[in-house]
Amino acid sequence: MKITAAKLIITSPDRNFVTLKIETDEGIYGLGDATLNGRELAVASYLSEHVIPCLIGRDPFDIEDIWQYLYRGAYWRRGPVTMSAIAAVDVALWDIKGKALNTPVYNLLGGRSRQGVLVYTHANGADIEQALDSVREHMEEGYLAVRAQAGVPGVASSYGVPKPGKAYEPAERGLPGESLWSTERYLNFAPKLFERLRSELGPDVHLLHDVHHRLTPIEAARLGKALEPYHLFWMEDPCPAELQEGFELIRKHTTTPIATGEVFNSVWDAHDLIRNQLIDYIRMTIVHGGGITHAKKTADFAAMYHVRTGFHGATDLSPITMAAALHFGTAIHNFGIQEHMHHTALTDEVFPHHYSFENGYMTPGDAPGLGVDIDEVLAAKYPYQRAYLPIARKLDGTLTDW
Ligand code: CS2
Ligand code: MG
Repeated sequence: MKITAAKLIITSPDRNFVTLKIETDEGIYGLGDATLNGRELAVASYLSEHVIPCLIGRDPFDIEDIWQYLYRGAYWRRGPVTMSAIAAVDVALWDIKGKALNTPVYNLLGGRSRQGVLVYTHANGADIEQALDSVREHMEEGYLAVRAQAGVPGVASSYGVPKPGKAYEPAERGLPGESLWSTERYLNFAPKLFERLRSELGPDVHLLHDVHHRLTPIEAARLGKALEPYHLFWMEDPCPAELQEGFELIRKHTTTPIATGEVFNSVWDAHDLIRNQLIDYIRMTIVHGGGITHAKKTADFAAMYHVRTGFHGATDLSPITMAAALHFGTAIHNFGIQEHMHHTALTDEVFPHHYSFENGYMTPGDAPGLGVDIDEVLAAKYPYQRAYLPIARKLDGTLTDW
């Protein structure tokens, strides 16, 4: 089999997505997600200018060799743009291989290790009462694990809380919006949120919380310690993680499990975190971390240190990444949990798929390949629109981590 063509489909059905479609001389095609929230066109141009010309004529079954060609062969390594572009190619090739062999991708990764993939979804509210209602609603839908975020009193536009009447969506069209942050107010508030949730909801539901890179290690240690009585499934991204050894300080003080890495793009971003057992869940996902090929190596490395996967799955990860993550989570042994933030109905229409949710678990379906497609005619009706993630400032105006 030979790759004959590859093209990009850039569409905005309620939010932007960049999709790579690789075609072959046998009529089989594969799809890969190349979406990097707020920097979409950088990946698109990396692919169209520098990657696609190198793919034509290659055998799409040579997934490892093509991965190495694009990674080592570029000389310039890593970074979210490069690794998202490589991921798009890699995932499209796994899709092609599954279709050509008439089997779902999870079978190419070792077969089924479990019946279903445990997922968590997002609950949020302007205050504790609303957040509690929101968690309850998701439990009624069948979720066994729910991430809870609530507005911090005295901090307008807190992270993870939607604008009134809208679903929560991290990116917004136009130039970057601004939000506010106060570590002091947040640290006083967050334990109260979970005290209430745990006492109302009982011991069984898995509660998760995203700190979104906003604390220093010692502040995160204080939070983790304060949250211990409410036994969270995890405390996510407590600090920016460029300084991997910083997590030692958190670990010294708390047994609250830690998940990190949605912004990572290589196993090297998590190397010390994993081998020093400073985290419990690795969040680097397929689209931003070099595809299924690199995620498999990362997960296997993590398995040796009792670290499980907990992949990022917000709305900026397209249904193609969601499908890939579900095949992956079905197959690998050290799967932990998968994030599931619902796409809009329009996004789901543009990307018809076979995956489904039931009683807290998702399954990828048994269609050959990834089991996800793109309706190109519909996609063309929703052209790209510039959009950004917000920035955050402290109450005195200092720019801080969003
Ligand atoms: C968040 C995301 O889902 C999460 O855990 O951290 O909402 C994240 O902010 C966005 O996906 C960024 O693109
Ligand atoms: Mg997060």
